Amino acid sequence: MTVTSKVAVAFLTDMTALLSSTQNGSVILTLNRPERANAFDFELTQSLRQALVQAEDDPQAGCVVITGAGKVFSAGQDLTEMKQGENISYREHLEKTYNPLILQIRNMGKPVIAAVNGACAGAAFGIALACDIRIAKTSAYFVVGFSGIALAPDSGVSLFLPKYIGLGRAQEYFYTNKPIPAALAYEWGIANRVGGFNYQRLVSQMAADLARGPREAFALGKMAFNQAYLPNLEEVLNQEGILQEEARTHEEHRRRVDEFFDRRKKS
Ligand code: T3D
Repeated sequence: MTVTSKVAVAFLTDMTALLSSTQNGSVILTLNRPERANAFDFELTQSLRQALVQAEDDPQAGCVVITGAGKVFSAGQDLTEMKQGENISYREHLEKTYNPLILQIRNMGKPVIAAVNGACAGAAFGIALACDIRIAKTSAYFVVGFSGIALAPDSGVSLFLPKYIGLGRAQEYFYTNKPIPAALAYEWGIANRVGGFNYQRLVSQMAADLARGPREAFALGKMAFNQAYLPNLEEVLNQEGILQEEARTHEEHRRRVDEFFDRRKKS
């Protein structure tokens, strides 16, 4: 993330799968597995959860930005890990990873921005939708993703997506797995802002503005939106887990995951 102001202070705290830096009162968390399209393995979900706890507790931090390193925001669940753990219950996996992560983003008393720098698929789409605001690069796109590997939506996508774009469109994009380009995402209210050359500036400005608060009012306001608009989020996440566990047992899922890797080997 480019430092745009002379007073900005940005420093990296580690060089792992999740980079953390600070800038103008915001914590910037960068998913950093570009060789795997920033896909989430167990370590990355746990690192992100831990970093969000730290950001919540940090009195200097008024806002959090989640973004991706390289050309992709995130491809969602790491399919290599999924293939290695073929017999692991997806319900249990969701309960240890994406479900608490989604709830944490929503329950955090600070605004969270998804700076969507490129493709955003599957569970990563759920994470981006759980954020308070999405700023997308013009070249970015969103893919529901799950049906591509014969899964049902999880990570809150079955709740968030219809709320943003309506049930008909949400189902169409789930069934067809067509990408939703940034411009369309903006038209439909998924993306709050879309930027080309000015993308970094849009992110930095929004983050700096939100970091200034008023912090207590922001925290109470977020709680109000959660109670009014997402009162059943936890229940939906639980139900998604039950359905995903059933989807895991179908042969079609296994076949499609294998196909994903076969295509890679051939190209
Ligand atoms: O229990 C549970 O938790 C179940 C929950 C599931 C949640 C989910 O998220 S399910 C959905 C999983 N995600 C996908 O199916 C998306 C798969 N990826 C893609 O469709 C594309 O990669 C993207 C549209 C995201 C980006 O496309 P592109 O062309 O920019 O990048 P790429 O070339 O496809 O990917 C770059 C590399 O990342 C490539 O590696 P290679 O071949 O160069 O060595 C690719 O194989 C790898 N990669 C991409 N996605 C994943 C991945 N590796 C592991 N897991 C991935 N999901």
